[in-house]
Amino acid sequence: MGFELGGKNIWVAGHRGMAGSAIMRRLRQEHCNIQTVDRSEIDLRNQLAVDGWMKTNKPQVIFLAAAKVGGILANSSYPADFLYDNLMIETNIIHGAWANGVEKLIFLGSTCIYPKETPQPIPESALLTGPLEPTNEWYAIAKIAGIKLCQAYRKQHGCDFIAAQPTNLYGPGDNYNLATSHVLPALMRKAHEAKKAKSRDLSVWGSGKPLREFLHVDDLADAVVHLTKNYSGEEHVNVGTGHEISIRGLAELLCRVVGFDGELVFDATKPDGTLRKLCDISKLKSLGWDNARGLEDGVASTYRAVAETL
Ligand code: GFB
Repeated sequence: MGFELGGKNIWVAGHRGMAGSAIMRRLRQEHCNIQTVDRSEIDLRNQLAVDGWMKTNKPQVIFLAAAKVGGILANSSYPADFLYDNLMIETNIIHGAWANGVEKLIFLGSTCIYPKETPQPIPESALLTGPLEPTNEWYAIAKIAGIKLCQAYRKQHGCDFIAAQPTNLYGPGDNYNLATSHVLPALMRKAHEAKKAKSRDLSVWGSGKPLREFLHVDDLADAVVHLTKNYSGEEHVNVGTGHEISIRGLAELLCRVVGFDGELVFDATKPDGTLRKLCDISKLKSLGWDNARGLEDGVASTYRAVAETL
């Protein structure tokens, strides 16, 4: 028997974000009492406020999806925000979960936690085996600390706190602001605008050569609910598809889905970041989850859902 979610008070921290809102959609199948708190009511970086809210609302399970996130440019431009905000949010919530007797907590990491140079596909054991990719080391350090907090509270206090490590996500609720977004929503928007404006070309940052793995956020939500019910180990678990695509290949796929047939122009003044980061998902598979949809299907359904708003 796995861990039971039905009938429990479940706090989704970060419920307005892309991952948090997908987890909310998925949890509606679990007959639980979903709890949320708005940014206007509580600043998750404030320990007293977080602890007070937990004392009053008594969550039994926490999905920790609250984070300051952004693409390669946002990460390099706001290192203090990425480090401070994320450290404070996860410290307050994980410590508060222990202090308030939370039965289970799942923390979401990020692929940038792994060293820049590392075997591919990347196994969970690659954590802390080498230097990080400089364009997002601040965010990575915060996310590594979150994983370590879960392990520390498990070791010292016996808390059933686990960590999942999602690969690059996309889907409904993504950020389409070109200055701060990740590559997939950025290229979707650029292709959409280029088509509308009947442009002849579309600008792609970097060389187009880096490889990335992309997971639909509803598949992430399904996987983390599965892990919450079925996993209680110390080590984090990679959540991905096991498939990768070059940035050039992704740009071509997006142009196909959107229906833009102009030229791709590569902007060498923008950084490539890590050249490759494919997750080894054998641990996730061994725990019984292998359900990711294909990239082209996922991108097409996302485009249908968001095209009006782009
Ligand atoms: O998704 P992305 O911003 O971040 O960029 P990372 C991935 C790759 O796509 C880089 C290229 O090689 C970019 O240069 N790219 C091409 C573009 N065109 C564009 C564009 O228009 N916009 C953007 N944003 N990229 C993130 C980290 O790294 O990965 C986060 O910054 C997090 O912290 C996330 O860890 C999972 O994949 O390089």
